[in-house]
Amino acid sequence: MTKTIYVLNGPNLNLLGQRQPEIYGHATLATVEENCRAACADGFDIRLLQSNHEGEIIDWIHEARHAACAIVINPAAYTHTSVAILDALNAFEGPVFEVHISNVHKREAFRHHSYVSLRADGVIAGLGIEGYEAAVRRVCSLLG
Ligand code: CA2
Repeated sequence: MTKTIYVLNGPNLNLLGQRQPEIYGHATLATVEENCRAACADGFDIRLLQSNHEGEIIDWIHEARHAACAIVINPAAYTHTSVAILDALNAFEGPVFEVHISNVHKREAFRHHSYVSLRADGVIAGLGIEGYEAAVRRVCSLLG
């Protein structure tokens, strides 16, 4: 079995560390990647990807069906809008963890609903970028 964990990131997360540090912190996605790799148990690895395009994220979820043992996903704004990403995740058989850097429940009402949560095996919000590492650790303990 492949032991690659896909860590997928949605729109605008390429700006992590460059704007709105009061909400999203100072770390960049490169740091998220480094920390997730360090959080992997022996034999596991991560593939971190980011896109501003819904279809590209869906293509990566399809690819994950054969190339990944689990998906950690921060769908960003698509969390709250995308039935298409939910449908793609429903076609993936392994564990799925949804991560939000900020505590979406403390923010605007439109951020309180997540389509992806209908599929996610766990949801982490408000731990900053440490939420990604927590999700990777959970995957390794579930599948290790
Ligand atoms: O808290 C999260 O991780 C979110 O998924 C981030 C999304 C937001 O739409 C969700 O409601 C919650 C926004 C990502 C935007 O990322 C930026 C990062 C730095 C600067 C500007 C945007």
